This record gives sequence, structure tokens and C-alpha cells, in this order.
Amino acid sequence: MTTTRLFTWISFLLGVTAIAIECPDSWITFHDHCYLFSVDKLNWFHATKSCKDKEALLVAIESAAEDTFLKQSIVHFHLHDNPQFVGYWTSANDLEVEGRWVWGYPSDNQVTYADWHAGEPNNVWFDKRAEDCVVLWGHSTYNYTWNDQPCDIAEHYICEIGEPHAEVVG
Ligand SMILES: [Ca+2]
Ligand SMILES: [Ca+2]
Repeated sequence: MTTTRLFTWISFLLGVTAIAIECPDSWITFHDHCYLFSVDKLNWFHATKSCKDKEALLVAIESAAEDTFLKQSIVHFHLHDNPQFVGYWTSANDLEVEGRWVWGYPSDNQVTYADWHAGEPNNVWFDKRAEDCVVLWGHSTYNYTWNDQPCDIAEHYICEIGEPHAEVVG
């Protein structure tokens, strides 16, 4: 008997099942966190507020596994869309100190895992505006790697419940 089967059998005997987080309707579960991929597009500040209104946080990505899950989900949701125009806000930003990337604002939760596209973060939008907020970007060769872009652009966004490290401020 494998460990898993043994565990299942013991769980059955005890009348319990493995403890798992329960996500609200239309949220997706991954590693005991819940994620909501927005249909609407908002600027980074309004996206942050929208997640907070849902008692969640704009997503923080702490591992390659979480990053891959998010990318695969976006690809799945946009199978029939042109990825050139698909971007999803994360909570990463360097609004407070240029070049110091943190999850949330204000926050001391520094970005450790990162998946920047080659040449990013470059802090220059095509119209020369500064770029302080991070998006998973479908544009060109990006394939949902990370780009810093101006925070006032309207993009989709991902809310996350169960983030243990992020600070909820304000
Ligand atoms: Ca996370
Ligand atoms: Ca950039």
C-alpha cells in the first residue's frame, strides 16, 4: 500500500479528509491559495483596490511553480485572443524606491523570485514614461514573462487569497 493510499484509508477511518483551502466561486485553487483572473481591465492602483475589496491581494509570485501556474492559466483563458494585447498586473512595483522591487505598496516584502523578460526591467515606456509596476505580458516575445510598465495603464489583474507574506496596508 502506498503512503497516499494508506493516508486515504486512515482519513476514511477517521472520517476526515485532507485539509484544503476553500476558494470562492470562480476562483482557482493552486497550492492552497486562491486566484481570480479579472475579466475587466484597471490601472494598477484600481486593480490593487479591486483585490482588496474582494478581501484579497493583487498577486505576489514567490516561486517558479506559482509563476508557471499563472502563465498557463492566462494562456488557457486567452486561447482565442491575440496575446499581443493581453497583460495581467502583479503587485510587484518600485514606486517607493526606483529599482527596489517589492510586492504591494507600501511594502518591505522584496521580490526574490523573478522572471523578467530579457532587457527588463528597463523603466522606459515607448513614450518615455517611467515604468514602476509589473505585468505578465503576452506582447511580442514576452510569452507572459515580466515587464515593468507605467502603472496607469489598464490591464487585467490577478487577485490572490492566502498570501502569507504580503502586507495589507491602508
Ligand atoms: Ca503568491
Ligand atoms: Ca519595461
